[in-house]
Amino acid sequence: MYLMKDITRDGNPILRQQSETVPYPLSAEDRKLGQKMMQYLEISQDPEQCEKYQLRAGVGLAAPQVGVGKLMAAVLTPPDEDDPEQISPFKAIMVNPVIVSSSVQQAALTVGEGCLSVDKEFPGYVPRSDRITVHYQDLDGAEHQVRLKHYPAIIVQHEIDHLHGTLFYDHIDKNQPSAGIEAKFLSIRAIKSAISNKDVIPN
Ligand code: SB7
Ligand code: NI
Repeated sequence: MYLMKDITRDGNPILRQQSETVPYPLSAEDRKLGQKMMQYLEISQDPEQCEKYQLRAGVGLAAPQVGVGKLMAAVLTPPDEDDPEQISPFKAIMVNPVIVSSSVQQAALTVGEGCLSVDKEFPGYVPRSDRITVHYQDLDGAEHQVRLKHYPAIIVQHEIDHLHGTLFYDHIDKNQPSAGIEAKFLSIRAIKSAISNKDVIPN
């Protein structure tokens, strides 16, 4: 299993590189990579295990964050009891994901974003598309195309950014990083706060 010591940190050049397409049939090694990334998310979202292994809770993890420059990411969103349309969490190991369409309408988390690879806090809005359609392959090579909105759409954009060498703070407006949001900013340290971060404000 992955521990915090296995997570690459900002400054490691792999986080700024373009990841490589994953060929099929998947190698045993690539399959294991996908499974281990999802396992990190599951363990990190269990408060007891998160504490036991001293993890930072995560809703997504991209391969470059575990030192592998391949187009693969895992996403596990917590269920949203307040949003009847999104009662079931979005859970996927995405291989070779591509955003095939994205809404002009933007959204940002009121609390800003955090990243397992970035120890420093960067307060500020991270503007993203409110809705996206993403195409990807699963571990068995089956093709999927899903439409996501709000929080899951934001997470998937954050993960796909990682695969192309972009970090969330690259999107923060340096002149007005956190206009009006200072009071609401919370760091993502535990899944509790990660869950509360679903507060999305379309503009
Ligand atoms: C806030 C947090 C994440 C995505 C979008 C908004 C994920 C944080 C964990 N990761 O560093 C995954 O790359
Ligand atoms: Ni990240």
